[in-house]
Formats: sequence, C-alpha cells, structure tokens
Amino acid sequence: MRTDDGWAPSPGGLVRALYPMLRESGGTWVGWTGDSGDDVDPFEVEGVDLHPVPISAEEMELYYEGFSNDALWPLYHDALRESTFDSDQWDAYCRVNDRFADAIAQVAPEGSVVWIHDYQLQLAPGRLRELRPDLVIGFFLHIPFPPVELFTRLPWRDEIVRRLLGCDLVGFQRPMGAANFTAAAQQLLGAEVDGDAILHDGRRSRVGVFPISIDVAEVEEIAAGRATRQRTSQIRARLGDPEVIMLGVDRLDYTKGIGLRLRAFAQLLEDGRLDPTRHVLVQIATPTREAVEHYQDERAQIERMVGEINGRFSRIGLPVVHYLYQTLPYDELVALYRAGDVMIVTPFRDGMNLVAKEYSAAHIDGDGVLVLSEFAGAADELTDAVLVNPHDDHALQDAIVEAVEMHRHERRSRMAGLRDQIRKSDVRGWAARFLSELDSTADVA
Ligand code: ADQ
Repeated sequence: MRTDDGWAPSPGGLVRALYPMLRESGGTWVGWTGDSGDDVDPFEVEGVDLHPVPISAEEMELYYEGFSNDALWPLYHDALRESTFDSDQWDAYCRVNDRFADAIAQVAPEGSVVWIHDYQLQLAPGRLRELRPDLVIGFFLHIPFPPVELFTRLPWRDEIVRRLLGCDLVGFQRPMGAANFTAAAQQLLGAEVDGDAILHDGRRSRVGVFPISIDVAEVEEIAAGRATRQRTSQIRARLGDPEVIMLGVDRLDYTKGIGLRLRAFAQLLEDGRLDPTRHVLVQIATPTREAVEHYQDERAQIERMVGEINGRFSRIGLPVVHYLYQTLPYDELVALYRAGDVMIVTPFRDGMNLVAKEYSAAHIDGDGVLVLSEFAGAADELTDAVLVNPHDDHALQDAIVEAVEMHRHERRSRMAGLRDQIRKSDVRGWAARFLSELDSTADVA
C-alpha cells in the first residue's frame, strides 16, 4: 500500500504471514496497488519484488464491487442476499483474472511455485496453466465454497470449477468447502475422484483443508505491552466501569450477524436478564464495500437498531451500546479485546473468522469468554467457546447469558483451551503447511 513515506506492506494477517516467507525465498508478489487506474512499474519493498497489476475504475465497479462482491460473495455465504448475475460483470471478472494470470506468467521463473488467493481470482489458475504448464500452482479460498445446489445457480459455474482445476492443490478453510468443491467437479464436469484428488482433462488436482490462523506471538506481544494495559484500563473507565463489557468486532458485512447480536442484546435488556447499569456492549464495525447497495442497507439497519437500543436503555453520559463505524489501529483493537469480558462472534456464515482467534490470543490474562457461531470456520477448532446457532434467537440469548454469568473457574479453563488451540496453529504454520503440501503434490502429479 501507498503511505506518506512510500510503499509499505499492507497491515493484515495474510501479508504478515507471507511477506517474511517471500523475503526469505526471494519471491515476487503479484497484486493490485489498491488505487484504480494506477499503472506502476514493478518495484521492491523490504527485499520483496512487487509486480502491480492495474485495475481501472470501471473494472473496479464491474469486477470487484460487481461480480466478486455482489455475485460471488452472497452466493458463497449461503445466498444470504440475492446475487446479481450480470454478463458485463462476468466479462470484467474474466478480463482481470486473465490479466493477473498473464502478469504471473511473465514473472514466474521456470518450474516455480505460484500461490493464488481467494474468490476474486478463481479463473487465474486455468489460464496460467495454459500459458505455463511448468509451474506448480496452488489456490486458497478464504471464504466458504457453497453446496452444489447453491453453486449451480451461477451461470458460469462450469468455467470456475474447470479453471480452478488448473491448480496442483486447491485449499479450503473447512472440510465442508473441500467436499462441496469436489462434488461440484463431479457433478458439473464429470470429474473422477481418487482419494483427495480430482482427475479431469488429463490432470490431477489435490484438494486439501488448511484452516487459516493469526500471528499469535504478535497479538500476545501487543497485549502484554504497557501501553496496551494502560489503554485497556482507560477503556474500562471510559465505559463507566461496568461489570461486564461485551464486544463485537466485524467488518460491517451482512454475513457477520451484527443485527442478530443487537437484537439478542436488546431482548435480554427488555426481559431484565441483562442490566444496562451493569452490562454494556461495544460494537466496532469496520467500513467495507460501501459502494455495494446491500452494504448500505445493512449499515442503515444496524445504525437504526443501535439508536433504538440506546434511546430505550441508556442513561445520560452512559450509552448501553457503544458503536464505532471506524477502522482502528491494531494496537487499539488488541486493547479492546483485552477489555472485552465477553466476545460475541455471530456470523451466519464465515470462512474462518480471525477476530475470534485474535480475541483468544489477546487474553494473556487467561480470562474472558468467547461466544461463537457454529457457522464460522473457527468453530471447528475453538470448541472451548460457547458455541451457538445464531439463527436461533433463544439459543443466542441463552449463550450470551451463559457467558456473562459463567463462573470464573470455567471461564479460565475454557480460555486455556482456546489459547492452547490457537498456539498450535499459527499463521506461519498455516502457510508453511500449504506450501509443503503443494510441493509434495507437484512431485507426484
Ligand atoms: P474477513 O471477512 O475480513 O476475512 P475476519 O477473518 O474476521 O473476516 O478478519 C477481519 C480482520 O479485520 C481481523 O484481522 C481484524 O483484526 C480486522 N478488523 C476487524 N475490524 C477492524 C477494525 N475496526 N479496524 C481494524 N481492523 C479490523 C476473510 C473471510 C474470513 C477469513 C479471513 C482470512 O471472510 O472468514 O477468516 O478472510 O482467511
């Protein structure tokens, strides 16, 4: 990303995990600069070669906001909203994917390893395979891969599966994603399945499960810092020193179930199971995809609910819901995690959900309770959370009360379980495991 001092690695777990690896191996990062219309020559940052691929303002609208975020995103998240299927958007998606594949084909050394990420680039592997049969190609999908019954709504479904099969290894967050993709390849392309491999068109592609994680050591280090401890105490004081601080941290996305959480909180206050003088909710919502209509609707709905709850239950100077529609520095987020006695993560569907893992990593004090939707990928691993079906309002209300009233001994024992689990699966380990499987896959192909 561009900063006042020039180019710098973007913040975020993925960059943090992959950047050191690329620096060590001397690899190249092919990506978009973040500004439409940018046409920048390749350059180097901290020993990593960066190869920018330009995307125009019109393509941003059709390829990114349109096909990626208004067709694929809702469809891949249980069709929570109606997808827009528009052939102009699809054409732009094809064009940008081809441009990425062409750029990679130009820079990749003979026989090298290429790792392509996420739903915006599902067509790139196929084109790259045609251009460069010598390469070892892996792909990782950060979001769920939907069940075949939903996926087949997509007019261009065959092409997506066919082009993904240009890979040597296709990785998913959860076993369900891998199973759904394999079923789609069988049903749509008549592909054969041999163990964890899909055979099609004379090629063999392996399918694997690689639950992503976070940089645990980094979060722990920030959490342990003096500045964070001070900030955490300050946050508690500013909130009026309530008995229990409940916390939600999400991109403001309709998949994240922020509205469900607010509704459950309001009902608990209404029924007197929570007390506005003792319990507060802090909801941090990161601005995201603001040009897409579904996101504008979601924001309006959430902000209305926050207003209603505060109007009904707050006291002068002491709101019961503290809502920020802001992107915060990571340090501030970690201080908030530490301040949160109960973290509520209630997506309808989520590939993984790193917030749940960050919260657990930040609780170096060994206390705190995580309420977690069964529909987040993280639920497979974080079994010491209070797991809940967020579609069931009574169950969600009960889960929140259980977390708020949980005995200290149980809280500590569950948090120890959560922390043990995330320490076993750091993001560097995730990347290393994917790349080593990719390497071994290519050997047997
Ligand atoms: P996301 O849908 O973005 O990721 P998530 O995994 O929770 O969801 O990651 C959000 C990240 O943004 C976290 O690292 C968090 O710290 C950060 N963040 C959230 N709110 C913030 C704020 N207000 N200010 C600054 N930072 C904030 C997609 C998939 C997930 C999958 C990840 C990684 O949808 O399911 O876990 O990719 O594969």
